[in-house]
Amino acid sequence: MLDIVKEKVKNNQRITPKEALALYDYNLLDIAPIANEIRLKKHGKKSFFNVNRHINPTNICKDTCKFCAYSATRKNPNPYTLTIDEIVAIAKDAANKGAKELHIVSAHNPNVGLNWYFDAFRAIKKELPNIHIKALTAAEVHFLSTEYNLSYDEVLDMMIESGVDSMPGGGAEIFDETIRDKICKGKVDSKNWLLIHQKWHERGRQSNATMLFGHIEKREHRIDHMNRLRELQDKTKGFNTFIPLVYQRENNYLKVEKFLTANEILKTFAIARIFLDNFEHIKAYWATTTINLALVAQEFGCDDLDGTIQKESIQSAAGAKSANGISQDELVGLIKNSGFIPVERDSLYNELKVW
Ligand code: V47
Repeated sequence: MLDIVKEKVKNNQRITPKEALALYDYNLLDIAPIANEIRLKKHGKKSFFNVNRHINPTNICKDTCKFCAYSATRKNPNPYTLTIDEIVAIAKDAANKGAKELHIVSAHNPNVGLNWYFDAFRAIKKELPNIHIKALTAAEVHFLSTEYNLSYDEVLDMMIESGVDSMPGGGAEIFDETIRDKICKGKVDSKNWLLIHQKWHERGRQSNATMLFGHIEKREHRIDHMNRLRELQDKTKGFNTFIPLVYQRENNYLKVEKFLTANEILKTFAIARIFLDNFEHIKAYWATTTINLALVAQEFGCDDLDGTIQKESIQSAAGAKSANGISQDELVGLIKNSGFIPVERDSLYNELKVW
């Protein structure tokens, strides 16, 4: 099977889901060179990052995802909701510190009203017209649609009208319906997650796609997840990057006993790089891999490490060491010292500076 995959990759042919699944049975160091070759062909030794700021304006949530440690309706005892002025102040501070992107993701808060979400974007864009707003996951779009009796189209048009530039990849979790029901029943379902991104892409906009792995899913569910993304990407070409998020285990209600090994994480990155032939970028989001493993992942198909973040609340609530982000100097130094070329990118992967 390995030879078939190698031959297909050499001839720019796509591998099947069955072949992707079979790759898991080989040694990591047998599949890594295949992924690395694709990475080198696409990006050489360049590793992308951006200077960004995560803002999570509220943690009060109607949904009850079992893996979530951030929501105040789960185990987090500190409910909060920022005012529009507070959100704008954070955005201005971030821009002063060099952020070019604001990654704004909230919980599904039924108490603040529809306009709170969109007024925040308008107020930011009024003060900072050039900043890129990456905001509202498909799960939030679905929440606003059902809560306020709006169609997805109406919510997406409101996003554009209020200044949202691109959509983050959150809320995808794992598409397999049986697993999804067990970890986040009630949240946007898989078909609608994909439909919302499709509609966003049809508006000429771009987005990202995530996959939460390392909990109760099996390898075949990861491949199924990637396959559904690959099919949509064939239709729309609107995804910028695929981001496999490593499940963090603390302060939540998902009772997972066996955690991922670095070997399994790197295999998943490598297989994603080989399988997702229509995705330009594979992101090792350092907040969930640790910075050390993200640097290693550069040799296993990943060409993007996400960004400086400045403040991170979702993964750090579940145990990740990402609460205060990472400085640009440190990130650049680490990428360089690991033998790669740091490239600061904007949110749509235009190169801003090559070190
Ligand atoms: O969808 C929640 C995940 C996501 C846990 O688009 C957890 O560039 C691990 O989507 N362990 C939100 N993960 C974050 C996200 C994201 C992050 C960085 C960049 C981009 C992008 C998107 O966080 C949620 C969920 O899958 N999450 N709890 C946990 N315990």
